[in-house]
Order: sequence, then structure tokens, then C-alpha cells
Amino acid sequence: MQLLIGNKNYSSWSLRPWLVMKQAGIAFEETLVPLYQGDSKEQILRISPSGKVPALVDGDLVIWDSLAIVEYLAEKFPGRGIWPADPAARAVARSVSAEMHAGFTQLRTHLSMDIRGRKTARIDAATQAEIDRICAIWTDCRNHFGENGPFLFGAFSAADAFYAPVVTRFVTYGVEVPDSARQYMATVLALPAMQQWIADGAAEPWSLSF
Ligand SMILES: N[C@@H](CCC(=O)N[C@@H](CS)C(=O)NCC(=O)O)C(=O)O
Repeated sequence: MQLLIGNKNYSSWSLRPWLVMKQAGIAFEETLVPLYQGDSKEQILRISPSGKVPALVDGDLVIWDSLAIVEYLAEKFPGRGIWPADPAARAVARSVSAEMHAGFTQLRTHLSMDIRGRKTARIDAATQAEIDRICAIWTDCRNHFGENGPFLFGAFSAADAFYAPVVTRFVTYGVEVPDSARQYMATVLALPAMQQWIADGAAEPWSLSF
């Protein structure tokens, strides 16, 4: 399988399926197209019909969109723990992942992912409300489903991958969060795969300003 991704420093959507695949031990080749360069769109469109990354190529099949990719992988590799095994936990994991996939527009606009950057953001009331909602999601998941491990649903699952870019944004913009959230962030950041992604992003030559 081949995973088409954007810059590791900037492409939050690419990080999600990449991290899922690494954590699930799924072998794949990664193809990185630096975003917003002269021919980026053309290069992406050669593989991804939406013109966006990520896209997963499996033989003749192309799957674009991070959530569709993760669902495909969960079906193709059952038993790798991509979603929690318990149906109730799995349903909530899908809910919080879908909430991230479909929402948090203030965060996306004002705190865009720039992993190696250290910035200050003007956090208005609407953005703060989204930050509070994310911290509440993390606390609720940890309290209800997290007893068997340090992640949202105990063991690592796709839900953690969906929130991994938020973890890096909170670091980049020095967002103040409760201790429980800080602990969860440290857990995600300590993953060897996250460390690899962060180091690869830090070494990239491209610099984008949003
Ligand atoms: N809903 C899509 C969003 C994909 C997306 O917006 N990707 C951005 C990069 S993080 C992109 O490809 N931007 C390049 C462009 O629009 O030209 C997903 O979940 O995969």
C-alpha cells in the first residue's frame, strides 16, 4: 500500500492515517508531496481525485479522505485495535473522531498545524470554546473508557490519531489546558511514531505561512 501525504510539519490530515498505520504495524510506502508549491496540485491529482492529501492506494483502489482511509484499514486489518473492541467504546470513539473530522473550524483557522513552530495565537471566545470542548472530550473518554491504558480508550486507537494534530497545536501555540489534558498530550507525544513524524517535519525545507 502507498500513503500519499503532505508536509509532515503542516499536514494535519496526513498525520492521522499515517499514525494509525504505524501504530497498527501496517506496512506501507509513503509518498510526500509538499503542499502549496507550483505543481503540488497536479502531483496530488495524479493519485487523489479530490486534489487533497491524504490518499491511500491499495492495488487499483484509491481511498481519499482520512476517515474513509481509517475505516478501510480497520476492515482490512481486523484485530489490530484500530477501533476499540467494545461496541460502546467503539461507537464513542467514532463519534469523537467524526466530531474532529467535521468540526473545530476555529481551531483550524486560528491555530493551524505547524509542529516545529512556537507561536502565540489570539484565542477568542469561539476558539476557547473549541479548546474547552476538546479537553472535555479527552476527560470523558479517559474517565469512561480509559481504565486499561493511557489513551482515550485505554489502548491506542484511531481516536487518538484524530486528536494527535491537536496535541501538537496546543504545544505550538502554548495553549493552557488542565493537568489531565497535559498528561494525555505527553502520552501521545511520547509515541515513537509521533517522535518520528515530528523529527521528519522539523527536517523539512519548506516553510509555509497561513
Ligand atoms: N476531509 C479531508 C481533508 C483533506 C485536506 O484538507 N487536506 C489538505 C492538507 S492537510 C490538502 O490536501 N490541502 C491541499 C490543497 O487543498 O491544495 C480528509 O479528511 O482527508
